[in-house]
Amino acid sequence: MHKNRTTITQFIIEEQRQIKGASGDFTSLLNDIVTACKVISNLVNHGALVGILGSAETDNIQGEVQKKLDVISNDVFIKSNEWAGHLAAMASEEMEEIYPIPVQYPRGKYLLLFDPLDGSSNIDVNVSVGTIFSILRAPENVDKPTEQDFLQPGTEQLCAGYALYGPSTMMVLTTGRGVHGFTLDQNIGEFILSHYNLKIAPDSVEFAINMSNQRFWTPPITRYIDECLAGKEGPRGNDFNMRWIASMVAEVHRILTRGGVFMYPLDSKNQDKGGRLRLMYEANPMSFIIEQAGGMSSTGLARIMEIQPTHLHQRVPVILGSKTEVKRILSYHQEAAR
Ligand code: AFP
Repeated sequence: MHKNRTTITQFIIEEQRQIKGASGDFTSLLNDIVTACKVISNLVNHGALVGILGSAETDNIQGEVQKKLDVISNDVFIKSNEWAGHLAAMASEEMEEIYPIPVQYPRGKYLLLFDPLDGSSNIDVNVSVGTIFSILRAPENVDKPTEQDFLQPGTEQLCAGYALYGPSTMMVLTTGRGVHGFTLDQNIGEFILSHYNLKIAPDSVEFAINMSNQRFWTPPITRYIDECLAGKEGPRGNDFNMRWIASMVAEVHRILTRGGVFMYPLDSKNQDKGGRLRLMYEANPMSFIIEQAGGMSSTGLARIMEIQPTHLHQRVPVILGSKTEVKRILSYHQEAAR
């Protein structure tokens, strides 16, 4: 049983002690990420009081209008993580190119990828948003990392996590030894272990999908949702519930807490781009967390974490959550393919 009031730093150090030869570099990197998330949490909490709501009137690499807080959060993440000597380079959903560590700072052995403010369309309406991050090892003997060095499948991730800026601020992370959740105690400014070893219920009667895209869906997705909507009288013999927050962090957190499936599938609207969600900043880190919590994550045809990325801002279809439900959706894809 874990004792009360374990801080995230203490937890990470205790985890590190169990890894032979660990230098403490990784622990320090995680601490810098935690600091960045606390700063973003503070900005999100203050909202209109500190003038950070609204549009930045710029577009990001994804062609999406950036919110002021997208730009500020990106900057916070870079400034918190560039100086300490743990990273070789960073990549952000908000930046076209990778961000090499400036020459005045020492260079380290890790690569950091992040989506500084996921679900930012929610920020002006005061609904939950989050930060997602993923850590990879830089290839050995690489002096100046390039985009190519980041193109590693999700199975290579050393750590993935998210901060959720909701009614309480939480940090959820995995280093491949289960998934653990920490709640920010605002009074002392520390994340405290609150959700040890989160596990996703294998069965569920809750789904999350943007129903406004229904007319663009493929037959397997239409079949699954139609069966859910048919409720007790339908083939599933159960009434289902639906949620859509438009903030992947909040959706994944709900699934970790009470099960369910989340889908942003391939459809006729997004198929030219390969999907809607970003492989490196959203799909891979969330898949690592979901799998470590006993859930499943797929494109419908393949395990997301095994995709060999071809470019930094690649998009993929995403179907993740409770194992039994995800398996069912995959079987519908396989049947349709036959
Ligand atoms: P933003 O960060 O641009 O708001 O995108 C959020 C997101 O990538 C993901 O968190 C949501 O699940 C999804 O997009 C919402 O997409 P819709 O706008 O189509 O509902």
